[in-house]
Amino acid sequence: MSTPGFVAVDLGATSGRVMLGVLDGGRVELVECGRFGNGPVDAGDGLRWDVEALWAGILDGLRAAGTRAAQAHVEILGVGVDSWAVDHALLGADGGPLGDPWCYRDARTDGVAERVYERVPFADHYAVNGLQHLPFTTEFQLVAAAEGGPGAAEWSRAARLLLVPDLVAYRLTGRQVAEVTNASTTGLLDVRTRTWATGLLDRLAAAHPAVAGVRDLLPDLVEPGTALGPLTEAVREATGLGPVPVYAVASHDTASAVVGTPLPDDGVAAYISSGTWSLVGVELPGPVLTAESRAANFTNELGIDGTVRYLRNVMGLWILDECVREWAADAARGDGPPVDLGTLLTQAADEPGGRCLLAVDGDEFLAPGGMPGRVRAAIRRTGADVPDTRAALARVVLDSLADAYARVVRQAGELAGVEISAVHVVGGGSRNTLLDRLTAEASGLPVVAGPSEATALGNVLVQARASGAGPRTLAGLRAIVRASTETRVF
Ligand code: LFR
Repeated sequence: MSTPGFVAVDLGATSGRVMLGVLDGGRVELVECGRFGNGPVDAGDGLRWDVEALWAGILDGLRAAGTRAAQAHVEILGVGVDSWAVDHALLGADGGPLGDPWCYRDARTDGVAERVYERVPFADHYAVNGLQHLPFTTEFQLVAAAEGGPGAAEWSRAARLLLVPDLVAYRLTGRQVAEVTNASTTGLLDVRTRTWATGLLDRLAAAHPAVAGVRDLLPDLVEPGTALGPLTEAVREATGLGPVPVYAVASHDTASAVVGTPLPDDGVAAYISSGTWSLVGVELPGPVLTAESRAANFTNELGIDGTVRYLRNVMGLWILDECVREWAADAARGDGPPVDLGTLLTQAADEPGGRCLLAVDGDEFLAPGGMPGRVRAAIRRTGADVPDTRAALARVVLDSLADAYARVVRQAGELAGVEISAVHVVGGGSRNTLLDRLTAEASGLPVVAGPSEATALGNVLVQARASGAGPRTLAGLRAIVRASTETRVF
């Protein structure tokens, strides 16, 4: 008899992965079948994502997963796709893409949110969509394009809007949907009803007539676990797979990561989904839409099974990754020594902490480029001595992240009226033991690190449940997470 397997396509801002999750004896074993680089590409008119490169990596990964499964007597029962949020492709009337999706770090949304809030105040948005202010929310990208900014030509011909994972699912199956956890990051969804926010869309259309057509672009919403259809003939041919069903999973990567976090069944623990971004918050049964929550810029994004991900975006490892990228480029030009993240973190651990704290939960470090210089300038503004080594600079960034995590965890508990007993750190960043330790020190709470592949696990588990092979409840899914992971406590 063969063992059930599920393929998770997990697209991140710096890399994409195709993982085969094998469900055996109440555990999931993840096998990496493909990994490919990703990143914003300067497309001439701005920063975009290279969909064809991602698609090639996905097909390669699916093919490898098929081979791997056959060797191990695993039967692939599903495929699911998750990615970063917000970004989307516009399709023409023939269903073909009108251009690569724009990257949320592009400057075309600068000042747009403020313009929108003048006519439809932030408070009125928050009461319906429950979202923190982020300059790049889908709504603001659409207004930027519709009002003649970069992307205007695509906008004028658009017949359909698909978020990135939905775009991939469409290419895999031919079916166009909007999966609700990711749709909750567009600004266009009503967080209480989990449906498109028609009232807010009408107000937006009245205030910004150029964007009025957006209602017609939005596909039907589906909840995680919905079967979307089998792989198309073309995909089967390209990958050697059979008519495997594709499931909508919690397609926002952060939503899948929260499914894959071993949160306790009783009481409340906070999570930090730690990667390019750090998403810091708690899982709640419903949204918190109070004035205090709004002022603290907490977001209510949707999770599976009617849950809400009540959290804030902290800038995450992006800042350090960007510094390393720049130092590596310097070294390649013969300007400075080579850089290695592992060594840098060991050295940073030996640096004295507490030099100063930077505001890493705002927009200051959002855009790419010149990061070490920008960090040094920010340190100078605090009045502290500007460090003269890379390790000391890295330590300031990590101290600042840990401090922000602790602050956001505390605020999440206060604003949601819950007592937080521990902090779970998941995602690739959970392997950063220095940051885990600093987070435990700053928060005064036990930090439980792992799994580092929470997103792929969450993706696989939602498919397993939908196929009938996994447990029915979220607690049951988390029991599998616990059985599948070795965590470290700080
Ligand atoms: C993390 C993430 C965040 C979202 C940001 C931009 O990968 O999905 O949750 O705010 O990327 O989409």
